[in-house]
Amino acid sequence: FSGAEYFEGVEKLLEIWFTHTDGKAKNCDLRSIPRNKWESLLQIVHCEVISFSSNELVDAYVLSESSMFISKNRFILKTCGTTTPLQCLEPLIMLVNQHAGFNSYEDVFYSRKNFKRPDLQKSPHRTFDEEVELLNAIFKDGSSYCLGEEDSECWYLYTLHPNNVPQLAQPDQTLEILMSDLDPKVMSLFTKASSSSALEATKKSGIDKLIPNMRIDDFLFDPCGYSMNGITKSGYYMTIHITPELEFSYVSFETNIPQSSYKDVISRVIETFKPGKFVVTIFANKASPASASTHEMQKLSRFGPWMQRDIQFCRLNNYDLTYTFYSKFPS
Ligand code: PUT
Repeated sequence: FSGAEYFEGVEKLLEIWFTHTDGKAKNCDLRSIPRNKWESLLQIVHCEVISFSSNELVDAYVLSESSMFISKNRFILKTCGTTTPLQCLEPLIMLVNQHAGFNSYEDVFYSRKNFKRPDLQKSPHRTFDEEVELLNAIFKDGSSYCLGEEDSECWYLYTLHPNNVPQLAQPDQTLEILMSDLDPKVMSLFTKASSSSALEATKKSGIDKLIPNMRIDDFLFDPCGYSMNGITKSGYYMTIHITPELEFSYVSFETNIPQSSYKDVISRVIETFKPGKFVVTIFANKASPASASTHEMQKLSRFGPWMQRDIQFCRLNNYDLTYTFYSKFPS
């Protein structure tokens, strides 16, 4: 691993829920967008599709740099490295209008952890201010936040929830765990030298045991690096991306499975990857069983050797958001 060329594992995460201003979104569907249109869009982002899985409710793409999930009205694009997801926003909105029929947004989220090497990013991703400027030029009236300690361990969010669009009260929740300084033995599993296939890495690490009933589509990069998407019959997803190089190791975990407590999932994830430090974010809307997670996280002042160093709450228009930072050692 030593002397490896720097790679930014920290992802930029875009999630957009589309709607129609007249409330007639019944015949609108993002999955009507042809595959070649998605592929052209991803060229703008500087990544490509390397694997695909789907069921009746969700299309899941493993990308050369992370993942994309498409369901009827929700678009999720998570990309790492020096990709430029915000550059695809205008063409995305046109594509969605032309092929899927939506003409407005119910919710927009753009988030990311602080980059380790922001100087290596391409415009508009060099600073959060620059990202917000672009987002504000496209979506009017969004709000931006920095949770955590600025210039240290922090996490940025831009979000928009227009008040003038029809609202659906379907439950929604997202758990993200963003881990750094990971255990070298665990990281070595995600190399071609230690695992002969993605399946072997998935099983040896215990990723297949993190959440039950996930149909897994995994990929092991050469010489190292790992990505997986999991989808359930009910349309829930999980996704994991691993940058195993010791000098800049990073693992992200994300899922939208509904739970009234995420304590066990978080414990399983951190015991599997053994990070030195990690950020947890939980979004939950009012209809979600996870809406009590804000109170729960307050009580989880430690997970074994990992101590809670920071916790913040945000009451957004449609969601409650909890941010927490844990580490083994004080910074
Ligand atoms: N990444 C933002 C998640 C919002 C709730 N699904």
